[in-house]
This record gives sequence, C-alpha cells and structure tokens, in this order.
Amino acid sequence: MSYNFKNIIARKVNRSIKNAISSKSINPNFKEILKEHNSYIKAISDLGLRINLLDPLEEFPDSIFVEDPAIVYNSKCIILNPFASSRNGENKIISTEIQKFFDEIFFIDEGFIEGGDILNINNHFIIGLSTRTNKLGAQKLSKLLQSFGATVTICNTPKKILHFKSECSLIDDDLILVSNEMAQIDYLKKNFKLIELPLGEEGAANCLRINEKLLIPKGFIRSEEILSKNFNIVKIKVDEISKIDAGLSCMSLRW
Ligand code: CIR
Repeated sequence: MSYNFKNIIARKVNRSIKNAISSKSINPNFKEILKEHNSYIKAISDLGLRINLLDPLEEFPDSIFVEDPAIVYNSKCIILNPFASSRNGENKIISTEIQKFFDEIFFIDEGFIEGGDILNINNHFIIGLSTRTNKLGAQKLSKLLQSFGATVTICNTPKKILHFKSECSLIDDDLILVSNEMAQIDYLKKNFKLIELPLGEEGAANCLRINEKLLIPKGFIRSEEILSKNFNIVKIKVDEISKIDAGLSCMSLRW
C-alpha cells in the first residue's frame, strides 16, 4: 500500500528558512517552524517509523521540504529536478546524502519536476503539470516509472495551486481527499472515490496517511469532523509552515 511506511527522511530546520519562497511574501519565524517540525517528527516517530534526519542546508531556504527533490518507489529512489531556481541544487545534495538508504538511485535531469506534483497510488502515479513541473519533466519521469512496471497519468494542476498535492492526498486504497477545486478534475472524478472538503478548508487536503493513522493539519474544524468519522486522526500544527506554502506531506520522504 502506498501509505504503509517504515522509514522517513526529513531534514533539520535551517535558520535561512525565513527566506523561503512564500506566495504571500511572508517571512516565517524560525523558532515557530522548528516547534512545528519537531512535533511533526515526534508524531511520526510515535507511530514507530525510523526517522533519518539530514543536516540543515543554510544555502537552500526551502530545503526542509525534502518531498520535492526526490521520490521513492519500490525501494528505488528517483532524484527529481526542481524548477524553483532557489531550490535547484537541493537535488544534487540529497542524491549524495541518501545513497546509504537505497540500492538504486535514478535521475531526472531533463525538464522540471518536483515531488509535490506526484501522487502515488499503489502502482499508479498521477503527475500534475504545474508552475513547477513541465511536460518534459513529467514525460521523463513517466517513462522511468513505466520501465519499473508502474502506470502513469499526467494531469493539469489547477492554476492557483502550487503543487498537485498541495490540495489532495491519498487517504485510503482508492480514496483521495480533495479541495473543491481539485474535485473538478475529470480524471480524479472518473477514476477514484473522492472526499471533498468544505470551501475555506483547502489547507486540510494536504494530509498524510501513515499506516493506520491519518495526520491532519490542526485548525480545520469541519474537515476534522468529516475525517474523524472514519479515520484515526492525529492533529499537527502547521500554521507557520503554511505561510511558506507547505504542509504535512512536503516535510518527509517516506518508504
Ligand atoms: C516552495 O515554494 O517550494 C516551498 N516554499 C514550499 C514547498 C512545498 N512543497 C510541497 O508542497 N511538496
């Protein structure tokens, strides 16, 4: 299952995170981010997963979002190619840091593609074209994943959404949690069961299913009510992290 995990890689928080990319032009507070990151790591550790923490990278303000420069599929690691110029370089560094965890490492070095645009559902992948992921990057990754036996569909990410997964998450075998805007995507409507969250609670659609638990961002009362009916939820505060357009999935690589 795409949500059964034993390990994560995360990166310790860098002080330069105050200069991370923010569509709202907000400089987040280092100490607040640190608190939120610590609770995130603790929550995942409490679930019994092994936590592999990489050193902070001061020269890359957004580098705690390790989901973007790499993905893991069937114990293989694929190093991606981030589009954001202040992030392009995280991929090279992480590729050397993670060698000890994987037998095989592959590279996408043509086109641009970030992990936030890749949704894995068992042996299937949805890649969302976005301002960070272009056709060439998506096609190159598609070809590689297909050579591993996976199937891939390339979709468009709605215009105002940063990454495909900013507003959707796999929360059960064929069940995807979506915001209202993501719920309009024909491919998702036709092929999956969807739970659509109420307008105004888009941020809650970036959840993280890990084994029997569903990590959800704190503060989305109506989403919490909906999800707690069928899921064993764990609430995690991400108020400061969300100021730099990030959420629960971005802060780890899982396998
Ligand atoms: C960025 O703009 O790249 C970061 N501030 C946020 C990255 C969020 N990553 C993700 O959703 N996978």
